Amino acid sequence: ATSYDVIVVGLGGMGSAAACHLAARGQRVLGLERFGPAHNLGSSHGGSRIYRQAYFEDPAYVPLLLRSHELWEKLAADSGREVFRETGGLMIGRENSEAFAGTLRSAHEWGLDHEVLGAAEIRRRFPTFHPAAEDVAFYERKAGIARPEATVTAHLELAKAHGADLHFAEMVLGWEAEGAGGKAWVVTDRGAYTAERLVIAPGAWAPKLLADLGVRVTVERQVMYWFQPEGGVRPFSAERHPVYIWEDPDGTQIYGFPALDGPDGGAKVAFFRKGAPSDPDTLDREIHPDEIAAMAEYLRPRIPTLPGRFLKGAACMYANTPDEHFVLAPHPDHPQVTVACGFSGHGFKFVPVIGEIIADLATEGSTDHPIALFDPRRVRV
Ligand code: PYC
Repeated sequence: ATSYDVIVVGLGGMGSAAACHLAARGQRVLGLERFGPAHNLGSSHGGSRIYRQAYFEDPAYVPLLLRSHELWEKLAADSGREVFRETGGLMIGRENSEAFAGTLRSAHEWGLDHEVLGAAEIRRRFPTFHPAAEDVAFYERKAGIARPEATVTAHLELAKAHGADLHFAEMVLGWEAEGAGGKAWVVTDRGAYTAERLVIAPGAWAPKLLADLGVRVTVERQVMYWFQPEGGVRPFSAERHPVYIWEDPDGTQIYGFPALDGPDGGAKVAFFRKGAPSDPDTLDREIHPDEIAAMAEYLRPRIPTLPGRFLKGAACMYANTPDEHFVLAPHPDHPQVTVACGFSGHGFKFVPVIGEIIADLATEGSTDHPIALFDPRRVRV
């Protein structure tokens, strides 16, 4: 079997970043991906992901988001690609909503710049939104858009430039690790490889490739919708329109983006955490008329001009842990294996810093970044 310092299984968002950071540190890296480069069959496609700093999911994520921002800037400079765009971000909801109250708590804890807007001010500054009189919003200027395909492409190009071997259309069939610190092996449909250390970043294939980890990761179908707004995209242009998450009193959340793809490309919007449980190998990738109608109907009272005309949809996948926090750690039974999975629908904004953390764990066995929240033993069954 061909031998490497590190093998990275999965070259989606997290794996491509890991391959890049490892190769840049002089490691001999093999990256293995079952599909093509920056493909649209996993969880890293659809043109846009939200980047925000004040984090309602847990303030413990904030230092990682700040480092991620530095690394997005470096990635843009190193690759010459538009991997990130600052647009500002709006978290709308009632005062006690998770999206508003949790975000505000996080901003207070970390001293992050923000503004709090009442309903009339939301409508004045961002007239596409029609909030209820009781709604409020948290506005963060530093929020914006991460570009998933450009980011994966940039990390792959840089990994390659630093000497990584990247194999596409090669499916990993299994892996093994010798005792607590020996070599690791990977068997694919084309060959067998060995390395000192292994990184497993399998995205939605975690239930298959990391079954022995003992963490219940459930795969959820996630549909993204692009609408051509009534009256055109101008009010939705990235110069004037923020990214947003909007939470209803019943807990329903939608999230959306400015128009990014020219006058006819529409603007993207989606429900957060409303998808059906799925299997990555049989995911329903068709977008059905009843779900398009339900989204248009939901939008009409809230962002009335957005659902002018449905343009297209795409399905991707969340890989959810039981508590929706990530898994990022040395494998509890095999310290030579780093596991990165269960990003639970909110991971992409962390991609560059996750690459850095994986490189720390795979080369040093530890990291200075605060990742205690992501220890798999918290949810191991
Ligand atoms: O992480 O900001 C986010 C997000 C919003 C919807 C899905 N993920």
